[in-house]
Amino acid sequence: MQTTPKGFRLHLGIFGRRNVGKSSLLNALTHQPTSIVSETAGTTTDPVEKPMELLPIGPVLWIDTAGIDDEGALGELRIQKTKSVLDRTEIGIIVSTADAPISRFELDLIIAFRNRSVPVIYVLNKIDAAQPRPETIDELKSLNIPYVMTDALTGRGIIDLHKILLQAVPDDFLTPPPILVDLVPPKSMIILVVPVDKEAPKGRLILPQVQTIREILDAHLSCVVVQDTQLDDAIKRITPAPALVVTDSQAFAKVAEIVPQSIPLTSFSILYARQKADLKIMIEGARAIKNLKTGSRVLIAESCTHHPIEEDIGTIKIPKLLQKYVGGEIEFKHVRGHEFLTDDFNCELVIHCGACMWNRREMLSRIMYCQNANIPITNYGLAIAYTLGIFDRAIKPILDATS
Ligand SMILES: Nc1nc2c(ncn2[C@@H]2O[C@H](COP(=O)(O)OP(=O)(O)OP(=O)(O)O)[C@@H](O)[C@H]2O)c(=O)[nH]1
Ligand code: SF4
Ligand SMILES: [Mg+2]
Repeated sequence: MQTTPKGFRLHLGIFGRRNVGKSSLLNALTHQPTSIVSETAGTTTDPVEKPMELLPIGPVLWIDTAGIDDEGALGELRIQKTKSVLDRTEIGIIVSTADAPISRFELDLIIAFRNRSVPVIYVLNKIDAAQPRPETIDELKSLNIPYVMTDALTGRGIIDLHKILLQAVPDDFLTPPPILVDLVPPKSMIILVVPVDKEAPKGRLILPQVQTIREILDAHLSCVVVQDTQLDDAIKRITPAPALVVTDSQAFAKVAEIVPQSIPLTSFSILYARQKADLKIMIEGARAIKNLKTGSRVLIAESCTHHPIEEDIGTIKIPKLLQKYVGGEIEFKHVRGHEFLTDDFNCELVIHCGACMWNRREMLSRIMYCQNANIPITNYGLAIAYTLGIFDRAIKPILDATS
């Protein structure tokens, strides 16, 4: 169970001011001393993550955070980390001491979650020490925010919190958007092209490939998995013709030449633009490539940190393709992990990896930041298809089935 990738877990973030009992609440929820508790304000400095099976929801990831009212230079850094947890949170749990009024800190959190359409639960903690003010209850009711009263030290109210959590689980966690099963007729045969090159991990497939195969099996469809070198042979042998070919974006140029125009073709990363992000916005983002020119600035963002290899897609291949398309030098900035837009690099386009390791919420937050800054955003597969001149063909299978 503990091996369920983080991106598949419902992210439950615990927020609030210092010393209100956030870590105590996490410990009560997980039935173990997961996070350090003390009476000193500012005990939790970095986000504490705890994966757990929470029935009947399934795999969840609890995230305890540093106080949102932290102070000083270090406190400011801790607040930034807390805010980055907010970007990936799918249900926001705001903790306050029961008798405290709703301050600007809690209100800012409520607004941030509402801007992201993320459900919020309010926890009035330390109910053993003081009762909530009637004004607070009235305010929560008028804001339409479900609340619960807890004593995190004895576990009182934790069952009520579980019940409210169940009601708040977002629909797209219970029924996530499909990867491809809705793009093909029942009983279809699909070809998956998986090049085993220097970038392929040793002895295994990567998450988007595994997840796609699993979805095909769940839907009782069939697939053939080949390297690009076996693709031509596979197409010739399969009759009737496959309903769809899905390729790793890195082999797009070669695969597009091999696959006849009559067979729909797309890439894993284009499918992921729908599953993990917002396809329409990412398509518009790819179209912004036509506005790039010599000297343009492009931010390339990857969710994971890895040592770039010789033919790395983010640092080598995509920059080469874009510069060839533009016919001149482009200025690139590469960010990894939770670092994203920064004031020192005003870019004209963001190109993001498929974000297979992240939950959809985090990508939607990134899209929101880009939209607020008026910067188009797309992903690797769409950008590659655009620069290769096969964009319309690559998005057609999804547009045909969904529009
Ligand atoms: N009486 C009472 N004390 C509590 C309760 N929950 C937490 N405490 C106490 O409040 C203090 C702070 O608890 P923490 O869980 O560390 O609070 P926190 O919000 O994580 O604090 P920071 O990490 O510093 O932001 C500790 O002394 C806890 O024992 C509660 O429900 N009732
Ligand atoms: S960098 Fe992005 S696409 Fe690559 S494995 Fe990490 S999340 Fe997935
Ligand atoms: Mg804490």
